[in-house]
Amino acid sequence: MSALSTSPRRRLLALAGLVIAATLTAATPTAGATTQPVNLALNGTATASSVELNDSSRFGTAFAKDGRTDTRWSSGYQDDNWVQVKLASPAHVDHVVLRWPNACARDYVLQTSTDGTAWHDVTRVQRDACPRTDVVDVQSETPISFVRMQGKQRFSQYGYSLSEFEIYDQPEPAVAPGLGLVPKPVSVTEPGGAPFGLGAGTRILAAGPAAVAPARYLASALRPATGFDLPVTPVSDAAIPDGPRGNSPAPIIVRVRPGGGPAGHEAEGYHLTVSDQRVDLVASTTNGALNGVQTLRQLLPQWIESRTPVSYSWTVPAVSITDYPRFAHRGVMLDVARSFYPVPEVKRYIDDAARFKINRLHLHLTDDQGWRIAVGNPAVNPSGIDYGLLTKVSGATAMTYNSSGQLMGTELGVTGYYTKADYAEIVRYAGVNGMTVIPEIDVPSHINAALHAIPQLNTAGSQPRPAAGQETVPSNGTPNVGYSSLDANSEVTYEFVQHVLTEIARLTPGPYLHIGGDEAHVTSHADYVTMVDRFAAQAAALGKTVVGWNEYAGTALPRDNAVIQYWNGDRTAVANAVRDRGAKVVLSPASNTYVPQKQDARQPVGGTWACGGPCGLDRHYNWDPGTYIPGIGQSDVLGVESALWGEFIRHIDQAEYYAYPRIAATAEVGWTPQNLRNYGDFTTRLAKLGGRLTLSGTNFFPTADVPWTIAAHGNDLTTPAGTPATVEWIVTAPGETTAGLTATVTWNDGTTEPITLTQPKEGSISLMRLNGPLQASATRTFNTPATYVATLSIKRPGQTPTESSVTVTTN
Ligand code: TNX
Repeated sequence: MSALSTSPRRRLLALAGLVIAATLTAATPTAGATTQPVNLALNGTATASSVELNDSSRFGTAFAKDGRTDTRWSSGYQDDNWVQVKLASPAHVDHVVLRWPNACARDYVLQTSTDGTAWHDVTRVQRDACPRTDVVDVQSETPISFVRMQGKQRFSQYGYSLSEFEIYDQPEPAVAPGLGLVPKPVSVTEPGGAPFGLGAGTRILAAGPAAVAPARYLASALRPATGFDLPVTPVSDAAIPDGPRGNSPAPIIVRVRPGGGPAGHEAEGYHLTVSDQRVDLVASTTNGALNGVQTLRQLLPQWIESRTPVSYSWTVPAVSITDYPRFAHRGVMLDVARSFYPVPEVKRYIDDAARFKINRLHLHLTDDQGWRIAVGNPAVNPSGIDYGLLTKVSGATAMTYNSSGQLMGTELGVTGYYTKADYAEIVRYAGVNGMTVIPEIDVPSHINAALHAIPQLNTAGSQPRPAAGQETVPSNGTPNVGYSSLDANSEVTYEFVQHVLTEIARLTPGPYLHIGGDEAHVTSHADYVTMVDRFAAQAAALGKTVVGWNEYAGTALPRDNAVIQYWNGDRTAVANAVRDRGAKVVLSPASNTYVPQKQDARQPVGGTWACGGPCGLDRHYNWDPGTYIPGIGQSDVLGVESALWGEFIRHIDQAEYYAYPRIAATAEVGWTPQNLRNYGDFTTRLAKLGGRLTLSGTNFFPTADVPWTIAAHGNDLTTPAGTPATVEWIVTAPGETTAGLTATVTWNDGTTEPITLTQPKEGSISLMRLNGPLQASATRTFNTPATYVATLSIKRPGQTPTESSVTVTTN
């Protein structure tokens, strides 16, 4: 028996692991003892072998280290130029960050020196594409005084350009500080004290009938990773244990009762209190409790999102949270008309968004390219329309090619449609996730699919006109907009829309009917107003609140019963409708919420019209819905909605890749008070969510603005002595490839070996997947029965290593 198998030592190790895990998750901003890395270059002096431009405001050697990325040093047009920084005093250097605004070095050597004469090569960097940033580990053993970028080869005829030459004394912590909650709650206090432990015996008590659904939701969210039963027991409020719990495991208590949630925020607010004695979640409504459940999920270690069992010490830090949304409407829109998403994919979009407390699912069900919702025939059918043709004919069409005959996306648009049962299932599933479905039937334009399917709609004033001898217009899968229109002067138009809205209203428990109204470019203004007035009145007569895109703001909206969804264009008309018609506003400004716009310049496909370039995560975060439309008050704004249009996005994987993490930004814009919002703080919190999204299989874009946290975990194992033991780790490292990381495994008998990380799911920008989990494994054969510990250490340049230990018991 080796010394290590003695149980006291083992328990100590295990305990130490638990304490470390608990401190990491519970760390408060002030608790972190480590100081932030200091950029020593700021107090240093830059010199260079050449300089391209010199002016006193932005260009010149000194601007290489002034802490600003909008100024720079650029070399002359030769290959072998250098720039160096002399530190104010000799210092230990951990790492160097080089920021290249556009022209980087294809090949350079990073060097250090104590005297500026004798140089030590730290590393040589060679590549075929220009990155924005290089992070190079130096980890000098003795203090040094100079760091130099010695160029070897340019990329083009131009020289090298550095907007910043940063030299740091310490690594960045691998794990961002703080709890990592998104959207940021209204109030969080961390009283300290022992964490709550979730174990095999944990029970979930549901007090009040409305607490059972959120309690069950919680249990099913926690079961896959924990493998625990987590039984849900309905109880009366009075039966809830008050004081210490004696010997039974600490329970999770979900209570829904009048007055349970924060006063004035009954609809969606909650209180969540966690101690080692219990988790106490209280709300006034089911949806309020669901919001608390989502917060609780984020407070558990990220591995809770694993789809397969993970052995882990599941703890929740002691916290007290009071939380409620700023806006009632926090939506996501899915354009299922241009390219279809079958029910399981819609459910995945719901799962993704629910984590961020999104509470509206807007389905853009019809457009020129396709019709996606089954409509039955009415008992009274004056024009004899066969409504079944809508899906039979136009459920089989979708986006095809642009006007130059090219594919818009990676493939043709997906065809298909929802039966009434499918739609009911989406509505049900959305409801379980706290979401209201808002169906959109886009009229009077964006209507080619209906004109293609239904002969009776092709009347003298409809557009386009069928060819001679044809009853209907051809299908049109191009991305063209605004060329189709219903006929304002035909009663068939109103009969058709009335019936469709009636059927959709019946299938939809939520209060809204969206009638589109956008981009009716070939409809005369008079005809547009005539039609939209009647459609809006039809929706209102069905007991629904009508919603339309902002083009419809100038029509006679039902008084105090209309919602305008703003995307682009005239804001004054919206303000006038709020003032004159009592309309409410949902904000989806294209530049702040449209996900088909590129997230990043590196994305080969995506729009750039809304932002004049990529609409990055910052654009989706940095705006205030409360002041967006001049002349209206915050109380006139129902909220915000992200919009996923379907011209080129195909299937749920691509949808997620475009939508995430920007939907997390929209969720926080809609939830968190403006004065608590800050982009830097948001990206720090988001850093920890990357691992969760990776584990849940959400295909997000690992935006460079976010300091994504690397994490690793392996399950402990037991093997017979004398047979090989293979330890396997799963590694979440958003945006990293195996090439960017170094890994080693150290066994507690002192052996260390380098490890090759593997990437089971290939990732690249063109594959639209960058964030799959990585894997590591190490094999040893132990002949003596004992307990062995293998520690994986993963190093990203510029950061402290991430470590994860696994225990191997041989017997
Ligand atoms: C405009 S936004 C549209 C959609 C397009 C989108 C993106 C809005 C209300 N209408 O039909 O899909 O631009 O190209």
